[in-house]
Amino acid sequence: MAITEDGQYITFGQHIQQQQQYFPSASGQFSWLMSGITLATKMIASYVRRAGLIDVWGDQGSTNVQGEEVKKLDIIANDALKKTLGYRGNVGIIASEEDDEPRVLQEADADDSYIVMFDPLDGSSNIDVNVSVGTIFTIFRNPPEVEGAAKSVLQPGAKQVAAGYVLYGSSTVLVYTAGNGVHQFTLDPQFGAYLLTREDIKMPEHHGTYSVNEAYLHRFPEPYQRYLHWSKHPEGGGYKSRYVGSLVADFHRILITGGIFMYPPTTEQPNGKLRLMYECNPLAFVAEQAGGLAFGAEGKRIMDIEPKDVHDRTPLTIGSKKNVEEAMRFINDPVKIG
Ligand code: AHM
Ligand code: MG
Repeated sequence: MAITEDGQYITFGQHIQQQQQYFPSASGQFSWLMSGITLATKMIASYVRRAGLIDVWGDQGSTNVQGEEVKKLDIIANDALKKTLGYRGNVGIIASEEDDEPRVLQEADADDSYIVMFDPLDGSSNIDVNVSVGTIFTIFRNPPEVEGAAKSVLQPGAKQVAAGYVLYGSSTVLVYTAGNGVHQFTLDPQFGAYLLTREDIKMPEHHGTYSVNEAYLHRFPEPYQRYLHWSKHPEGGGYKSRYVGSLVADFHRILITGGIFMYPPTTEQPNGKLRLMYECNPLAFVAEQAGGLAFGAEGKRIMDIEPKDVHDRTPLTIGSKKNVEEAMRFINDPVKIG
């Protein structure tokens, strides 16, 4: 319970302060940066909660750099993050799913400059029908020796300083890691604060649930088809399936109850749909810190992939350690296995 019987509670800000001693690569200004993310996500949560009452449903009438329809709330969420982070002097560069290019906010100061990347409103096609959506974020150091925002952001996920997400679900939860476990906070609407509700989360090692858009089955490479056939077969895994279509919601269920999520390559999108930098890397960091695994194409660990562009896509297989190992035995083996 967030608030104990004797009235004690831990806010997100307090937790960051307490944990800062363990952050191997974070400076004293780190909590100031993180407070920008909490403020923006509280603003986004308030818009999401009032969707329908205020004019935020529907399309903006434009497409983003990925060629996807932009929703009004995508823009509101993007602006909220950019504005709040813009006032944090230690944020040197920001990059967003909704913006074509990363932007320099402040010139890098040798010790105390960060890059923040985010998907402001993931799963936004679900907004108009009251299904959960989320914000995903990741933070890297801003290397002063690298010139230009476009190059500075191209770091593998293994270099993330912190990452996490906010899920606007039946309650609003914030999950983050800074390399010292995974912690969850729930937004108390009366206090207006994120309070600690789960500390040092460990993902169950295995669970009989898979999460994938199975309508695309015949567009997936053959090993994925074989794995899914095995998963559901009563003489194979005998698993059940759950798919929300909002990555944050699908991932959060797996973080808490276990299982596996995959977005494989398809014939139309050979690199999959999900974006490496601000969708897959942050969730991979959270998954690994909770004892899970995350892989991309050809059995490569997500966090070891060297990005070539801020909007790179990658196939994703993520979740409980044993589920992912089981799936990778199929995916890495193009020949039928027993
Ligand atoms: P978005 O960032 O444009 O919202 O797209 C990402 C979303 C994920 O939340 C979700 O996992 C996936 O797209 C669903 O895709 P599909 O409809 O192809 O199953
Ligand atoms: Mg997204």
